[in-house]
Amino acid sequence: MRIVVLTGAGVSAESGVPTFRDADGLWEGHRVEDVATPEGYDADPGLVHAFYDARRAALADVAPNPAHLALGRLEAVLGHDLTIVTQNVDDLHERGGAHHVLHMHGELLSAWCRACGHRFRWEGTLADRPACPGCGVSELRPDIVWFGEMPYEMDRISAAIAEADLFVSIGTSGAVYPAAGFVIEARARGIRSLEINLEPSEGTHWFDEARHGKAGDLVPRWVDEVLGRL
Ligand code: BV8
Repeated sequence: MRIVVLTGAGVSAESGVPTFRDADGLWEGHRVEDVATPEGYDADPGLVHAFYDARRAALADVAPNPAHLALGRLEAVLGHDLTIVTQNVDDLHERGGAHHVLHMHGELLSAWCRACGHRFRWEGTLADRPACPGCGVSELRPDIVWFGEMPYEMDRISAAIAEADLFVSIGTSGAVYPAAGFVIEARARGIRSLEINLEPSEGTHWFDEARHGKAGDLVPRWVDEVLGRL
């Protein structure tokens, strides 16, 4: 049984990580689409660093919720037959026990040097323009895929979907592409699809089945169902 799970901000909501919708897509009066862009960064690096420094620091105050833990349990049984693709930039899947997670939109705990191109695990701030541990130049940016930038791991994601028996989308509004299009790729290949979300997403009509409610309640139940059928 090969499963691809796509997660979005809704899977971390019960951990206290604000979703983009909850914040109405705003941060301190700025639209996320304006802050989370290369242009926004070049225009005002201090503002964008403050946005990400605050979210990176907030990771210390949150913990994985039952949805993350259930997916960790599922991976422990399925191993590489489970591929978790996340749009989230937090580390809650990993802290929930999942080991091979594809962060298609990058990670808060990673910094990317625009001078030498290397990436480094980063837990502190970037607004103070620290020197790159590799080349010494102070050109570190958040290792986040911004609007207009190519998401990471697209080849591995497409390969995983192509081989899947089931595609499950958890806690995403289906507002952002290419992630929102993965269910269409699955359908085109005749792969069964399930949406688990607080409310119908923008792409809910593409799914064979939809379960609406909190991820912290529905995901453990779904994982128990899958494990019970193995
Ligand atoms: C690209 C990192 C191409 C930043 C993010 C017009 C039409 C179609 C597409 C486009 C267009 N114009 C531009 C585009 C492309 C654009 C796009 O899709 N824009 C949208 C706004 C229309 N996409 C891109 O730019 C992507 N790149 O296309 O590159 C390319 C090609 C060649 C060469 C170069 C480039 C890059 C997109 C990535 C942007 N970065 N994240 C950061 O995190 O700070 S996106 C960011 O917003 C998130 O990562 C996430 O993907 C998105 C928000 O989505 P969700 O995760 O779904 O969160 P949301 O709040 O929206 O929804 C939460 C859901 O959870 C809700 O449904 C809610 O009901 C539910 N929920 C809440 N609580 C719970 C719950 N569910 C269960 N339980 C709960 N407790």
